[in-house]
Amino acid sequence: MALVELRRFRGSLLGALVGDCFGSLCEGLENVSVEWVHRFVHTLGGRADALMYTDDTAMARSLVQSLLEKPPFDEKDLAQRFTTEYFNDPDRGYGLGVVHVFEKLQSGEYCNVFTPAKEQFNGKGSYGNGAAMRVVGVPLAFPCVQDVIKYAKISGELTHASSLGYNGAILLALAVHYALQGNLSRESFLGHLLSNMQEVEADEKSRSDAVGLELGEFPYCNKLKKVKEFLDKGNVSCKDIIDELGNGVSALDSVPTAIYSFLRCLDPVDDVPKELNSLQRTVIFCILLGGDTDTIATMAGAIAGAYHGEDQIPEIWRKNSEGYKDAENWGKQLWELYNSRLPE
Ligand code: F2R
Ligand code: MG
Ligand code: MG
Ligand code: MG
Repeated sequence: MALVELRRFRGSLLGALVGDCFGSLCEGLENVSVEWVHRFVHTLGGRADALMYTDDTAMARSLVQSLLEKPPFDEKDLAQRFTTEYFNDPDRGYGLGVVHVFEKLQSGEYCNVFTPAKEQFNGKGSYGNGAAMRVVGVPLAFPCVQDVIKYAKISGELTHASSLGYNGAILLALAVHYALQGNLSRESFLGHLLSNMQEVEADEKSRSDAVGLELGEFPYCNKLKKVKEFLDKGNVSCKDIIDELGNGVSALDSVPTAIYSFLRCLDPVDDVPKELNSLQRTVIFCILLGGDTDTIATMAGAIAGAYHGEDQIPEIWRKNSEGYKDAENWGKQLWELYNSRLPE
């Protein structure tokens, strides 16, 4: 395994941060106008205050700090950090269901930190995108693909017991993992993801959860095949992306969309200001889709940042994002941790 450059680690955390901060302005909007986006991009320099991050980054920060301070992985520490963070700062726009997990963890009545998540949604568990939106630290801490899958799953299961929820986290973590290697063609990037997800989705729980939700088996693999079909087609409309890939709050309707957005934005796209680089284009493209804009932009930003590196995030974008210095510092610490775990 080759050494991965520092610029990719800082790029991934910064890309995730700007995606969340910028995307949060439009979360829940059905339509985001091209005019609004152009005005936003061109007036960034005149803003008085940085844009605040939301639950996506709040939880990603807790995960990164836990990975750095309690290696290799400590689920009790992570559960404690998520809960403390939520009660210290509850108005970051958390999902309506996940707050019950924090309340139960805080109550002290649960000795197993995974039990509250299993009780969500009448025992079905959450399939929201909250496990995926915060997972970026895992692929930045572990170079081995089996560790990426293992820890993305466990970190997700603390809040998202449905396999649709934690498999979304696994897919996003794998996308960042492969993006870190750089220089992959779209075909081989998607080929790696599909081959890993075919194994992940073959287990009994993944099959029964998907069938129980009437999604058919291998729902993430099917969406990845749709991503490939759309990329082969070229100029697919926003409407078709939303109808077929989704822009919603479930992991299945947002993680594949983030992956598609990253890959599509390797080339220029109509409606996105021409002077923007590929990473900036990715974030703006996600916002133009509407719906769960902060979360789709944070996930796509994490992948694009790992691929293109921090050089594609200009100072003006960083300075308009709350907590960007932490992202720079933690990017360096994760880079050191990752390299210390590379096989001899
Ligand atoms: N929640 C938001 N945005 C709305 C902001 C409302 C907030 N009260 C405010 O204005 O301050 N954004 C954030 O939530 C998403 C991540 O959600 P997460 O962490 O997955 O939460 P949860 O509650 O587990 O799931 C989200 C919703 O998905 C539906 N759902 C999930 N599993 C379900 C199941 N098994 N059955 C039925 N529905 C299920 C529910 O509607 C959940 O509320 C991100 O967008 C983040 O930015
Ligand atoms: Mg959010
Ligand atoms: Mg959440
Ligand atoms: Mg969101």
